Amino acid sequence: MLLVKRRQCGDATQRQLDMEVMAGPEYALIPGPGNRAMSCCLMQTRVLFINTPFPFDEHPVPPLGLAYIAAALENEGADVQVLDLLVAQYTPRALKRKLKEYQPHFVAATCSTLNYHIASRILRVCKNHDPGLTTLIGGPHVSFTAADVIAQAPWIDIVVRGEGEHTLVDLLNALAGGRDLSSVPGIAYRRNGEAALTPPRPLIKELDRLPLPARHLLPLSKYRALKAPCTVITSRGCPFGCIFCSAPKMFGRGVRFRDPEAVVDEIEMINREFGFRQINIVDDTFTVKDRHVQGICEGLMDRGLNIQWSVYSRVDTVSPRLLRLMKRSGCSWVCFGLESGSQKILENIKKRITVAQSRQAVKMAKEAGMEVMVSFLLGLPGENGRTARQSVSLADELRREFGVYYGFHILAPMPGTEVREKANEYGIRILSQDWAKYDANRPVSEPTGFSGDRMTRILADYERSISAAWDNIQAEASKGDPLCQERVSTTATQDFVWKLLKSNAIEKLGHRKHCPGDLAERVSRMIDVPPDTAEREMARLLAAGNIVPARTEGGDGQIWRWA
Ligand code: B12
Ligand code: SF4
Repeated sequence: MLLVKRRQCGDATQRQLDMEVMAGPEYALIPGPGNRAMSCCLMQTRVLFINTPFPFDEHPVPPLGLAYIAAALENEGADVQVLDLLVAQYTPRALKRKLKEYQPHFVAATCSTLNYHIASRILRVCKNHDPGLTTLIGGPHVSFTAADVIAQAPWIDIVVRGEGEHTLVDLLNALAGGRDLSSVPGIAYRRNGEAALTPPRPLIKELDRLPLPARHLLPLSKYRALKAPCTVITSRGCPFGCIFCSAPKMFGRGVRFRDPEAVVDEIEMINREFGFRQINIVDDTFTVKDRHVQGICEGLMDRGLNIQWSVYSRVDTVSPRLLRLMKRSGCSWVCFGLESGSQKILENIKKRITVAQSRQAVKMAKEAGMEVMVSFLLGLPGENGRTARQSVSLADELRREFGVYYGFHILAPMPGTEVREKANEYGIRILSQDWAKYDANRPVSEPTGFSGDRMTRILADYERSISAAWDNIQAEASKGDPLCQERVSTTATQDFVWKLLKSNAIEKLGHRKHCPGDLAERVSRMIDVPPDTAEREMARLLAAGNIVPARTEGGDGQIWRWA
């Protein structure tokens, strides 16, 4: 995204993962689920959920899918914990310590395509540490690669495909009651050394009957410290069929809406109990049904909630009236997927929008007073020099005319997308099967007649323009522009907190008895930031209550921890 500096923080994690794999014992295949004794109901079942780190920090937000499935199990009486490695330093040693201390029956990881390799290695560490536990994995990537996962990763026992809430409860009950796994729809497992896929589970009909996400299990103070918004979902499914996207296949083409009042209740609770003022609504297309949006906006206004929110939308599903209503109820950001400045490409990818609609929607959203983010994809079927220039020039025009922020990515044909399944028909050559490269920032596929190198060059120009815009903001901030100053200060805070999290500095230093000043000084040395920055940022974290003091066990001193 424009003006967001992306730090490659993966090297250290990668090194740790590599060391673990090299040093680990030869893997002994455990056929089927693990064998630790479990009671016949979920009351005494311990489940450790793992939020897998990204190879880079791209706007970490609280993991919503994980919070939903954790809630479903808690609701059944299971004992559930979440190890959120996205906002912590990952080391195999610390993971093993956690396993030893908690003794879970199940370890269940979530991942997307580009961090599947990390999730897989983490589960391997778990299985090597304790072959008696059962390892599970779910999320949008493995939902479409389940048979390969079972065939290639013997340390992963079961893959949950699609929505996880009902499947996970059914699965754990089946295991507890000795029922055959073939009776559990929506999973893949190993049977006689082969991958067995059960039929898909029907989508959850009544989203309002799901327990609210178990956010109390997440390290929310870390996300608040990062100034991240809290995630909420108000509907599942998307009626459109863009060929580069797996959403319709994952959540269905019929959209299932939650009751607007229940959504507003949830947002109010997040604000009141968890202290978030920013909400990111992660529906695939929030604005697909007018009445739904209207219900939520009116509910938010009736309650007088002082929150700001952001959404993903489509340019053909908004109107000036709807956008004004959204803005009045606190929607400050809207993100539109424009994908291309070429009408021909839009048709090729079945986006079913026009370039004129894109311009119009951006104009309407800006007139309603919102900030607008638009995103483009390079390397789509039919892309050539001319169509790529049309996208760059549309982005430039919208930036100059309306001050929109824009992002460029490169097509990564993810599992579950039509463009991957029919790559030949679309004239797309898949260059790499290495999922770790599917970060949409480098070419892993090429359309006929447009090379990956050309896409990389365009992306490099875009990155340069981000750097130049950022330099400009810093220059304006030093001249006293208050908005630029706020941005620079927010980024500095996020950088600092990210370093703090990725070194587990508070966990390592906080247990010693020292005053806030001493703590800041030690933090400054540990994460290599100037002492005055550490002092300022630590004071902010303490003032906001994200890091809190506690008494030592003996009661004779003060220690520090994340709230
Ligand atoms: C918020 C979001 C982000 C956030 C945070 C991502 C996160 N992991 O939380 C940010 C902005 C960082 C982000 C970045 C990117 N994202 Co994103 N993002 C989303 C979004 C909009 C919402 C995710 C969400 O909360 N969904 C709602 C919950 C309820 O669904 P869920 O997470 O899928 O979980 C359910 C099931 O999958 C399953 N489940 C999930 N995990 C597990 C684990 C177990 C053990 C079990 C049993 C079940 C289970 O049960 C859950 C409940 O039903 C989705 C689109 C969408 N609507 O899902 C895209 C989506 C996840 N993102 C996607 C992509 C491509 C990206 C980027 C690569 C784009 C880019 N280059 O900028 C990056 C990559 C970052 C990364 N390493 O994953 C794709 C992923 C496709 C894929 N095959 O992996 C999606 C699906 C969008 C799409 N339709 O193409 N993203
Ligand atoms: S890109 Fe958006 S509109 Fe298109 S299918 Fe995916 S979620 Fe739906």
